[in-house]
Amino acid sequence: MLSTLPLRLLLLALFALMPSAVAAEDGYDLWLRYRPASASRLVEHLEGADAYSDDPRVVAAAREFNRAVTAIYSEPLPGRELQRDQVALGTPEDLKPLGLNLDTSGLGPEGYLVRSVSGRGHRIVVAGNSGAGILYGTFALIREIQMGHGLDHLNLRSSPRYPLRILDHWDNLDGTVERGYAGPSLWNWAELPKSNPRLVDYARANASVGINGTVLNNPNTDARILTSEYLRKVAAIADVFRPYGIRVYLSARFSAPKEIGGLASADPLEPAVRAWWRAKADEIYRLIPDFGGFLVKANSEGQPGPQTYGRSHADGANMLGEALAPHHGIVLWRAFVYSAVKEDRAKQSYDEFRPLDGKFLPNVIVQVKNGPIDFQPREPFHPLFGQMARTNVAIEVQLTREYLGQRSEIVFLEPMWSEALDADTCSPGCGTPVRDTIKAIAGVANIGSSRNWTGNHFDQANWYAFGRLAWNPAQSPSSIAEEWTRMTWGNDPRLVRPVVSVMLNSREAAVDAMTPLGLAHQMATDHHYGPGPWICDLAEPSWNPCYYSRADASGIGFDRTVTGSNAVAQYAPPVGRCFADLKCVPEKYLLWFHHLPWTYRMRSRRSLWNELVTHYDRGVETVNASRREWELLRPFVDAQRHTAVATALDRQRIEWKWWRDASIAYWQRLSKLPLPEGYSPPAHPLSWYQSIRFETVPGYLAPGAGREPTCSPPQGGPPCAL
Ligand code: BDP
Repeated sequence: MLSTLPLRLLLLALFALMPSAVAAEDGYDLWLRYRPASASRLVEHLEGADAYSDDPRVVAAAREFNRAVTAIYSEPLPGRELQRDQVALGTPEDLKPLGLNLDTSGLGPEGYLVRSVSGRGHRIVVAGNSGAGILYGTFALIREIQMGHGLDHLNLRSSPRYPLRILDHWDNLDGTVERGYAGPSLWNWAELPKSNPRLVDYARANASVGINGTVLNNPNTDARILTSEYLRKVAAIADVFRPYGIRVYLSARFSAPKEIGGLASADPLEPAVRAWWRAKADEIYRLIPDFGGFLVKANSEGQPGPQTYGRSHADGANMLGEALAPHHGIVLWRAFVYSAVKEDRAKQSYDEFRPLDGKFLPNVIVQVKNGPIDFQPREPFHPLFGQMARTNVAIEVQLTREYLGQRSEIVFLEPMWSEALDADTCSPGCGTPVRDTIKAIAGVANIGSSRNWTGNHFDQANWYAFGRLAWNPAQSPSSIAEEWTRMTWGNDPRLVRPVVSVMLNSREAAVDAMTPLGLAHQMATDHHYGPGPWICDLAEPSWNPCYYSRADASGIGFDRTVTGSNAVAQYAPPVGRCFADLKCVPEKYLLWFHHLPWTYRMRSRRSLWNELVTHYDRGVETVNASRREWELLRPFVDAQRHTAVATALDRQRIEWKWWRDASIAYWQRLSKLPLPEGYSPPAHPLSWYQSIRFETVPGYLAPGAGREPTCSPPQGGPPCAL
């Protein structure tokens, strides 16, 4: 990093005059961006792969490999003889004719072995116990090539930590996407079952990072997805995904037997209802033999569910589990239950599900959000992790950044997910991180039909990171960020190092700018875009930011200790005791668990008020620094993508400053304390921030609207659209 300002400014001026040396790109290729590598940098030169099996996944793997090397090694190396078919793909059995002794034991159905070998014209073998393993191994080999690694001594052995690595799309049948900021849904229901090449590219991208399931539709669902008409369309998508190892799942509406089945009830204990679901499952599997199963949001935010009939979540989930079991399908039953709450919304999910531990069928997985409330920039881990020992549990994270800036770049979410996966549940004993207590991982997709898939270039990294982390939850954020950067932007270390550091700082900057020190849900009503800490007049108490901050003249924070809601008691005792104890609780969760006076002395010796201000400020400073860093990268990035990111970072600077200033203005109204020395006051009076209204938000296609909405912020306020 350059430290002297004049030198930096000079470089900036020079770069601004330089045309970008790199050809324009629109981001469609994602990290599967196979670009010719300059001969001087290449030690290796691979020509193609041989599929030793006719499994469609192995055929797809060979096709992908050949596509990659044809593009990457587009110019022959001088003086080197070209040789085709240097890579062999197959199971150890398939590859026997090559006389190789390949040990794939212990790799399971999806693991792979990639090894350099000598003799018989082959230089590398990719082996697995099934087509899926071979497919993933082939992508691992492509990754090595893309990152410019030497191939002479390859010996990669890897298998996924979880058997289910699923993307949840919140896509509606009208083409809109709930909390989607990347354009309309990828699934064109009007056109289907006619296929679309984009679906193949989506499947390639998922397979390249090991994602093996896709839930196609929003859990706030429309029962019509289960009609024969739509199932034929779903089957067409499943046909495209199959060679890439991806199973299709559907969100099922609990009341479907009434809405599309003509029954009078959806009571899970009613024999006719059970028979309806069994027949529906049979119909689905006739069309889609490898259908994954159902995702269900029940009795939450107005969705129907078993409680409507006085039955439990287990009754509902097990009914569906029974219908799917003969076909080996599964039920993903969401634990995100949110209805009118009086005392503490953070406790509801645990209170409803913990007593049901052990009551779910083996093919039911209870899908739990990473934190107890709702995908906030920072939450402690959900207390159900580790405490459902006799139940299959999945973690659900959100790739789409509903609460983290939505369409602004850059917020790399991997550190947030790792924070949850690494948290020690202390159940059954300490040293049991969340990642050891779960069976599956699901992520709410951030993908739409915008040309670069995710609406902004850096959100592609969240898709990439989700898959890689689901494969190996112990992989570090920095190594995932580095892989993605090298494949997406280039291998030049002058580019890689700064981009990775910008990414790694970005999530903490979002927390700092929006909800530091354990604050949560300070977003504006409904669309969750921008700050609204003053909002306190909505009918349901837990819709109000003031419900979460509990801020007043005497202090700020939600008391979840024994003197308050006692949510700490939902955690295993060592964890709960620590969260309850001011000497032990990590300060990043301080105001999540404690209500404290503004003058409370922090570990830094600063007052709580001063500490809050420094965090807000740091959030803004970090994004300003990222913007400057990005400017210096102009020579290494194509002009089209460079400009797109620069524009979005400009927007992010405005937004983080808006968050900082609005929050400080409001808290200061309550605390009546002066700003610490050296910190600038908000640019506008509080009333100005309170007057900002967005009907809905930039980049978001509201369900039913069918087009981007307009908005009218005040002069000098946050911009409407990119
Ligand atoms: C919240 C979203 C809402 C979703 C809900 C869910 O605001 O749109 O329907 O989660 O997860 O984050 O079901």
